[in-house]
Amino acid sequence: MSEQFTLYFYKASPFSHKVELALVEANAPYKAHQIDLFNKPEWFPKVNPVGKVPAVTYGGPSVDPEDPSPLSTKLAESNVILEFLADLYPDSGLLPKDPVLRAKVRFFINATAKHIEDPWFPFIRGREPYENVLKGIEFIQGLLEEGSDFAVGDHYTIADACIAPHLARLKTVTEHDIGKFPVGMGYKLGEELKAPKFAKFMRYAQRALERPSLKQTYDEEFVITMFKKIFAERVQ
Ligand SMILES: N[C@@H](CCC(=O)N[C@@H](CS)C(=O)NCC(=O)O)C(=O)O
Repeated sequence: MSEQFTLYFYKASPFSHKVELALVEANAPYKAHQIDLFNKPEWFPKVNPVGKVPAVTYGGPSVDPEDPSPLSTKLAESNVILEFLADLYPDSGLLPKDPVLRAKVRFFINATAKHIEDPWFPFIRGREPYENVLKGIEFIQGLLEEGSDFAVGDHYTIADACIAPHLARLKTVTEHDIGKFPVGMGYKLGEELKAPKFAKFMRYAQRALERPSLKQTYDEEFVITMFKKIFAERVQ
């Protein structure tokens, strides 16, 4: 029997979403426990002393997620957990066997952090204009193969699981104009992305959003509600 795996997550969190996607793609058994990030339970530091999601307990006895066992391994950081899942499920294809493709997957994950995550959060928080988001998307687009459903090679990998949560939120934010940026900037970014220049990226994004694992794990209504709450004060 495999070891117990409990994921502590928050539905609107793109970092938690990466791990959910990889678990579903690997067809892995797991327990999921949502953490209210606005009212964190006092026991949560036992799972992650930094207080962030995603966090995981692995192994040890099967216990109530609210009473984590000292005997389980505790893990955090979404990209570390993605690699861990690829190691746990070597036949899932989450990481290819070929060393060159493995390096490309890791490079893509690194690039997602630098070129998508780094400019995205300052944009939705209204601190930076969207130009850096577009520059980052151009960089990522340069890594994609025309016509491929996948970030790297011909199989779903942790590179796809890493970027897909951001693609889903990019669509939601640009279609609903939700963010702390000035009114209309979300729509405007969405319009910019319709330019032929971004066609390869947008085709990949479209296919990523059609994937069953994405549909199963992305609760857009919840994200819209949360983002509206988080970004309630915005510049008119
Ligand atoms: N680098 C971390 C980032 C995790 C992160 O920032 N999680 C946010 C939710 S999206 C969180 O837990 N925030 C709660 C807090 O900081 O108190 C990862 O990749 O897992």
